[in-house]
Amino acid sequence: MTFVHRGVVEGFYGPPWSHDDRLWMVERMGRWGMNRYVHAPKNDPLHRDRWREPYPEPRMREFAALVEHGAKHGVEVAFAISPGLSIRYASNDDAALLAEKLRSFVRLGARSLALFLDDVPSHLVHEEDRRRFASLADAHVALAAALLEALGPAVSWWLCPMDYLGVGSSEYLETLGAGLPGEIEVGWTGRTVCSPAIARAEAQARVAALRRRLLIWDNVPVSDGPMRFMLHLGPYGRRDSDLSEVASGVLLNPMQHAHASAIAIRTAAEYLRDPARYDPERAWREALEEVGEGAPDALALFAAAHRFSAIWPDDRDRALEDGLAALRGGLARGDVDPAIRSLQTLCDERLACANSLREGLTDRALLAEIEPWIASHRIETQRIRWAVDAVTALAGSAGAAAKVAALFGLEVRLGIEAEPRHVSYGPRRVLYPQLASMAEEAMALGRDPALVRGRCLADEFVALAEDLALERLAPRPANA
Ligand code: LOG
Repeated sequence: MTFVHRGVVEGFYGPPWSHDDRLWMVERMGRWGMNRYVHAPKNDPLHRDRWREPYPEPRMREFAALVEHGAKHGVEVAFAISPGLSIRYASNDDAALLAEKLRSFVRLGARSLALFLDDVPSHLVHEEDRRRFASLADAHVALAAALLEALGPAVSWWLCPMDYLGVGSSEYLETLGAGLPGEIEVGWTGRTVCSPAIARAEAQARVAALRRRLLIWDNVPVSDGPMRFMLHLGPYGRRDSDLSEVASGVLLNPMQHAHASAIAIRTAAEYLRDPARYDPERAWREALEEVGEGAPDALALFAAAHRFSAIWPDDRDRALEDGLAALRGGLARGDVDPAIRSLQTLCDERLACANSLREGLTDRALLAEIEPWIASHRIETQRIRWAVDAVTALAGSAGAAAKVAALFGLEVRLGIEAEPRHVSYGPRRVLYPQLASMAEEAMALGRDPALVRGRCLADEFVALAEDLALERLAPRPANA
């Protein structure tokens, strides 16, 4: 089986993509063999908070242009609406407003629509809704049926349910499965919000309850809310190669940084084309070549420090990790010179990244997006370099006074600049939204690590230098 739907759902919280971002991405998606873009920016007020209000004329013209652009590049542009925060399911007026708003997109040429009911209360809140429907699921089924009828047969549908994650089934899902017409696709994000891996077996219970293949809403490389200081530049990966047995497709939820998201999206396109032969590292290098035009080597070095994510939680810059291990080994053996020399080179190459990217990158929009991380990458690299310099003095044959000077010098230098908020070489702290259920009464963090603390590789270099100083400058028996 193959993936029918391959693409992107712009469904993150925070500043939505610009019209230019969308045109740019849709064109690339077409080039990479993807075929669907879904417009669903959570913080576009007219998508969610004020869903009842129509889009103004200039926005509608942009949408029309996007649909047309998509058609030219083989990408179906779909429109989603998220009425779940305030809709009254029993209200005919609300249903009519919703249908009318969606109809305005069909008039523009859209043939694909989506009803998003994620991140809404997990029970019926309005009195009249409780009188009319037995459950939230019944209300969702009725709303979907009403929309299907109102918009007619020319339109295809995707519904994101309230219960969109986890490996089990639920009464809510059973009701949806029994009540929703078979042609409506239903979304799932995997076992948690940002699923580290997605296995075919994890979908089984859901597929059985929903009685259809799932359309995966993959929260990769999204970095919204508490993740917003992360930059997810690693490859797509850790998805079973036979996922299409249980999934009709995969749509990736990107970062607010459209151009930087292209790295993960391009690698995902490779996976979706041929999952069995997908090689994340090869796809990653190819993506960097294309996305990093003008400075691909600098972008590769920079991206290596920004691979940490729910999928790659151990990945902070492999060459530097190896360098740290070699330095530890060298200290244990009493020969640090080769490790120091190689770390100095690694640091210098990384310190040169900022200039190479700023001068070389053809894609200036990408440069603007990653600028805060170019700054943090430089600061953290500088910290590593200072730590390596301190180790050089501390491990060598210099006298005690020089070693004291090395420690004091290190601490003075570290104080020059505050630790950056933007994360390079792994996070000091970050919360990934790893919930195990969306039902209010069952809400809890799942087994996947959510709160990550103390994982910045630069801090490990500094700690190594400091510990070495404390050891080499330990109080002597005479003046202890
Ligand atoms: C939201 C999504 C958000 C993402 C990551 C879905 C279906 N909905 O937990 O809009 O970007 O998490 O924060 C979400 O994933 N809910």
